[in-house]
Amino acid sequence: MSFLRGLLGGLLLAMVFFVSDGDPLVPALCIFGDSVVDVGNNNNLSTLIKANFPPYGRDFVTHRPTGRFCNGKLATDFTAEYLGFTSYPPAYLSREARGKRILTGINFASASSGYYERTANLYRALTLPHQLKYYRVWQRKVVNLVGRTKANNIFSGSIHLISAGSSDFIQNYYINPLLNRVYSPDQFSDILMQSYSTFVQNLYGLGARKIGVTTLPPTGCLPAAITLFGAGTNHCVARLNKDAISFNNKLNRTSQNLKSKLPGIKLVVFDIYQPLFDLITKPVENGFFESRKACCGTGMIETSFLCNARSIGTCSNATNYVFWDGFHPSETANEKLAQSLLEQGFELIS
Ligand SMILES: *[C@@H]1O[C@H](CO)[C@@H](O)[C@H](O)[C@H]1NC(C)=O
Ligand SMILES: *[C@@H]1O[C@H](CO)[C@@H](O)[C@H](O)[C@H]1NC(C)=O
Ligand SMILES: CC(=O)N[C@H]1CO[C@H](CO)[C@@H](O)[C@@H]1O
Repeated sequence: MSFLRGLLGGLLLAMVFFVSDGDPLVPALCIFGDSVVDVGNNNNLSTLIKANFPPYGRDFVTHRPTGRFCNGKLATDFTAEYLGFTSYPPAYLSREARGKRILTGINFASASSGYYERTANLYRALTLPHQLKYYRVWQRKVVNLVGRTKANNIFSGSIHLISAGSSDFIQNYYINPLLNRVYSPDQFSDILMQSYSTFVQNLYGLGARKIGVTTLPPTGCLPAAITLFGAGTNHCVARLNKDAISFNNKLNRTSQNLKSKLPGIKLVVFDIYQPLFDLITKPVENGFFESRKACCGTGMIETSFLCNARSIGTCSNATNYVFWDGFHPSETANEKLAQSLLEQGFELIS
């Protein structure tokens, strides 16, 4: 099985490199969700949750901060490259999201957003319904540029990626007694599933037919989660990982239901739990030497404004670190995750 997966991945990579000089495999790539995929929308919001200052972006193509919560590229940046795009979908709220550039897709994601609207509201991020509202505006602009028929082909042929849920748990549920005293993790997951299901049905209603959703990562292994919830140990927090696995199973079941309900939809659940868990628990085999501590600052907790040019202890080279900051993988880890996404996403490009 893993041999077959490897073979399929190899074939896909070969195919992708074959096409990457010509037209992309799909007309456009649209991205929704949280900080795992935000490329700068939060720069333009009155939120504290930003990453548009050094050392963020120091290993990016431009060696400058962009608003990405990473030292370099996100997994979705690699995905865009693998699909044959020569540029990354720009942040909806950025200056780059203008003119013909918008035809190959837009990124609507906003750090600290989630399936639960109040998570986004808490941090003044864009809720998913708000992201969808901007998506509708994007669709109107595309229609104006290329006409209705061509635009509809773009909408149905494009890949729509959703990455959310981590902030709902880490930045809200686990620290918010108004939630964790009222709902069990399971009940909270059920609420998130309703929102996910509504979001996918709305996208489908707007003509999207190729949709990918990422699972939760092993939230209990994020450096900041170990520090905050690990009771002084240096091990992944089993309780959080158990909640993530349970959420992921629900996500899988909900997606099966949506597929049976929505004719012609291609909906892929991308597992990022296992690939990231492998990097964390078997770092050396995967070319890393540090998976507990992140590169930025002490590596125990810093993210967003706490990870800045004056943070003490930031590593000089993040290449061999699984995590860049307390919550987010490094560029090297993102590249490995993107390869795994590619292997799982065959259905969306066929
Ligand atoms: C979803 O469920 C299917 C079969 O029920 C399984 O093969 C697949 O690995 C699951 N995916 C995830 C991401 O858990
Ligand atoms: C970081 O380390 C990697 C390998 O360990 C090396 O290939 C790379 O050149 C280094 N980068 C910098 C900026 O020193
Ligand atoms: C907070 C912020 O930077 N807001 C800006 C977002 O972008 C619009 C125009 O694209 C500006 O008018 C805002 O000032």
